[in-house]
Amino acid sequence: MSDIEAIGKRLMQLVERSKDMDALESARIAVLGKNGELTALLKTLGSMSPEERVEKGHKINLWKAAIIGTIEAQKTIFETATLQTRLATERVDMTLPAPDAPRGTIHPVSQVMDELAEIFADMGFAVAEGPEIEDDWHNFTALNIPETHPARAMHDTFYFPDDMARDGQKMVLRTHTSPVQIRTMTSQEPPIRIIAPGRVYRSDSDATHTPMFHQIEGLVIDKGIHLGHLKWTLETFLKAYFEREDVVLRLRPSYFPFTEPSVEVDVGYSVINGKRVIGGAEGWMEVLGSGMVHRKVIAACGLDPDVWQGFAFGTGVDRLAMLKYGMDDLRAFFDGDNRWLQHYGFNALDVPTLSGGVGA
Ligand code: 2U9
Repeated sequence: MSDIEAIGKRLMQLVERSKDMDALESARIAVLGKNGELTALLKTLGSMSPEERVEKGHKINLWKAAIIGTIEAQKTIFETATLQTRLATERVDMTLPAPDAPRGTIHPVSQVMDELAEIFADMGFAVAEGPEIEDDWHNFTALNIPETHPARAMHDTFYFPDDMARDGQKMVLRTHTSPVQIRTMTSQEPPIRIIAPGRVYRSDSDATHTPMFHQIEGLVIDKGIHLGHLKWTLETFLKAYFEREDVVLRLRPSYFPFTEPSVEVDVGYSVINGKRVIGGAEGWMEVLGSGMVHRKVIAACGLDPDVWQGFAFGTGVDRLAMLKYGMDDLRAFFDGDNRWLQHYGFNALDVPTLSGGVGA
């Protein structure tokens, strides 16, 4: 047997006899490493004659390829064995309690919005949404609030700079969700029955006002709609929301530019253990503004006010949440204080349903 054959065989045995991954790696370094035996053998080729180099070079490289192949095969065997051992020994105990991780809660505003959507869906209302950055026409003009109207000042509007105007329209942060109804009336054929919940913005801040708050407004446009429909809808809504049959409504005449006649709605409360509780009529609390949609608003949306009539209403979602769930400072709604959220927040599985009681 030639020298090369003897050396190749010995080195191959070194690899084959490796019992584990560490031994295999040591064998690889001893054979193929920088100072390995086969590497040294390859280095001798340089001093050989061309004919001898071709013949011996071929033999050495055949051994090299065979040894590399064996190393790879051994590696696969060791890796498979390691995996099998892990699979056989490692266990996940599914009966262990889950780690005590901090749990988030559903914000009362989200919960109340879901409750309201559920109540109004039952009465056939769809939910409509629109942009929070609005143009002057949708936020004011179409709602019968022209530029000189004092209601513009009442709204404490956040205006965008003049260079952000679009189609000659000044842009504003919407001061109410009413532009959503305008967008619905100009894009959909009546009959319309929608609620528009969402964020609105006014430059105002104290215990009962925050620069951003949440409104929900409702709109019905159909033929022959009158105040009786409005009253029934609001009574049905408030009874479902406060989950009491003894909810009493008081309607007072009022003024809004977009409704005529306009009506403010109070709900009766009783005093139980020094606390105001909705129901009965010991005192009155204002909860909603509403009215019959102004003829000019219907016409501004391209509809004939002699054919189509409607009613609309609006209220603050944050205020509705405070009345039902007993918070007394609106600012805390937006502080993100985890203690407040843990106290007033809802479990994610508390999905409001009419059958389960919307505030379950
Ligand atoms: C269209 C036509 C009429 C929506 C209405 C009110 C009355 C109202 C405010 C009360 C206090 C909301 O929480 S608050 O800021 N809203 O009193 N909103 S009628 O009337 C509309 C809306 C859209 C097309």
